[in-house]
Amino acid sequence: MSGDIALVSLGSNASGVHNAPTSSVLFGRLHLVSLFGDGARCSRLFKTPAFPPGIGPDFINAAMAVRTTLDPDAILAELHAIEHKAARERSVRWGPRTLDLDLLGVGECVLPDRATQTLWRGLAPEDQRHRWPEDLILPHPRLQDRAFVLVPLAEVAPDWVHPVTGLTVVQMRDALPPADVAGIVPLDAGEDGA
Ligand code: PH2
Ligand code: MG
Ligand code: MG
Repeated sequence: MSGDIALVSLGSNASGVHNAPTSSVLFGRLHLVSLFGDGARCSRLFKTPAFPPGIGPDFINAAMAVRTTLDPDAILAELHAIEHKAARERSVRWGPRTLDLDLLGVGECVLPDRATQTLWRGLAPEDQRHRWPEDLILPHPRLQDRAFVLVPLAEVAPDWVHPVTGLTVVQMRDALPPADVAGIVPLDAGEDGA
C-alpha cells in the first residue's frame, strides 16, 4: 500500500447530554473512515480521566491509524475541517460539544526538525500549560507522556516506531506509571471496569 501511516488521537469531554462525548468521537471516526478509506484502523472507545486532573469531566478517547499520501499540513487541515463540522452540527441540535483530533505522527516524519522536536518533547511539566508551539511538531511532543493517547494507539499501531526516540508505541505505553494506564477504561467494560 502506498503512502505513510498517519496516527490520530480523537477526544471529547463536552458535558451536557449524557452521551455527547461518545457521539462526538464516533462522528469523528466516521468522517476519518470516509476520508481515508476502508484501510483505516480504529481503536475501541475509552473513558479517561481528564488531564491534568480537575480541568473538567472525563474524556472519551480513541485512536486511529490511516494510510495516506497527504502531507502533514494537508492531513491537519482535514482534521480541523472535521472538528469544525462536528462543532457546527452538534451545536445546532444538542448544544455545545467539542471534538479534538490531534495528529500524533506521520510515518518517519520529524517536524520541523529533530532538535526542535526534542526541545518540545523535553519541555518541563510546569511549562507545558503555558507554552505551546505555533507550528506543527511531529511526532506530537506529548505523545510519550499520555496514557489516554498510548493505550488506544497500542490497539491500532502497536509497532509504530517513534522516529526520534526509537521506541515503539507499546514500549512507550509500558514505560508509563501503571496507575495512569489502569485509569484508561474501555467503554464496553461497563461502569465498574469489569
Ligand atoms: N485532551 C486535552 C487535555 N486533557 N485529557 C484526556 N483524558 N483526554 C484528552 O483527550 C485530553 C485531556 C487537550 O486536548
Ligand atoms: Mg488534544
Ligand atoms: Mg487539538
